[in-house]
Amino acid sequence: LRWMTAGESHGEALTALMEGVPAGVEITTEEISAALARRRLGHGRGARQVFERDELSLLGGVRHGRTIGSPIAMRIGNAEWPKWSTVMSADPVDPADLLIDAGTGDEREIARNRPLTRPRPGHADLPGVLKYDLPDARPVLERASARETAARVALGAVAEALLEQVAGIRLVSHVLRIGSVTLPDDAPRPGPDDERRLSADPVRCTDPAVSAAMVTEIDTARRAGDTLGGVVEVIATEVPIGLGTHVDSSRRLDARLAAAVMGIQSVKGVEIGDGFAQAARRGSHAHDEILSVDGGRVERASNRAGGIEGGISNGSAVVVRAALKPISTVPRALRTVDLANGEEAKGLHQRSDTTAVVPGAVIVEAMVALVLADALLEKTGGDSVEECRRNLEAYLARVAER
Ligand code: EPS
Repeated sequence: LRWMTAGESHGEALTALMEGVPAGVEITTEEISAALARRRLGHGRGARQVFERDELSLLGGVRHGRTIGSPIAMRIGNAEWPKWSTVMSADPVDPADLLIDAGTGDEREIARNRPLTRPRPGHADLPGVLKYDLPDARPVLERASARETAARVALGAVAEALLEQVAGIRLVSHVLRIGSVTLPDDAPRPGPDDERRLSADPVRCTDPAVSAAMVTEIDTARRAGDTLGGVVEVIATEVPIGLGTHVDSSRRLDARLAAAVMGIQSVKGVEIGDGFAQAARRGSHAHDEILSVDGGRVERASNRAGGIEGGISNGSAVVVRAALKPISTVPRALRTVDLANGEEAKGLHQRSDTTAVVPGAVIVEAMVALVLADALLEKTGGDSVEECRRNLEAYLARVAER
């Protein structure tokens, strides 16, 4: 599988492309739109989520509700484009037009067009401006923005459909921590059938009391002009033994998951299974004892490894956690330097979410789905869902004989 996105946060649209999806995956615009809607949920989001509609068009690769084996192309239109069409115009504009944006004369509209020269600490603004030799941070923040993750979630929806239809693999994502509020380690973990309940929760948390505390934490941070980070977890069930490999570092399943998840805006840490906690345990309490190998199914006493040993899925649920830093557009702005004159200043502030941890869970889910789908196809080959299924069944039948 190969995939790529293009487009700017306030550009006309985001675009997503994916090549290598076999024919016969059942998927509709409605299902992908539902995934996009899940990404917009969550307490602590900013004003834009209220009106941004994620207008999705499937432009290629799908016919009558099924993939046809050709590259999948999607467009997600930005609802606000008319307001940004001058400052984000692909073609040159008359500088005078930047002062009279959209002809409204509204001061806020004009502010939208001004050069952004006060880079935010923690953001791509400063390294981006210097690396690309740009006059201001607008072109950097437009692409660094997590708006781009809408395109990845659209791709992830196709990957999730493929995983379920070929192998019965299903994913669920939830929030473990927001700021200082954490779901206890021994709290029951959700399964894929809990999706409706998680989507209905304001912070995608399984425990109502912890959820309420997270909501309070967010409200307190917002009132203080501050932002919050947190930790999310994705659990993939029914992952067959044998995705990924120990033979080459670049093909290890855990390495691929870590790279894909680390590539999400704001992610500063990735764990597979118990990850960092494993470092503090003795070996006798760190590994997952093998209880039986029966009919291709392996029973384990625990799943501290997060379903991956030696870079290969081991038949337990694959568990991936990601730590997100607090959003770097802090309303109570941090100190910076104005690149226009070298003077001390406060970081630029446009609209901002208080936290993006809740959508972060859905985005990590999408990236995990893309990596698992890629690894599954590597194992099964196949140009149609049926062929992939047959190949998987033949392989699993052999595993069961062992
Ligand atoms: C974002 C800032 C906000 C978020 C945006 C990501 O956008 P704006 O500056 O237009 O208010 O709402 O996220 C989305 C639009 C989205 O769909 O996720 C940022 O700077 O990363």
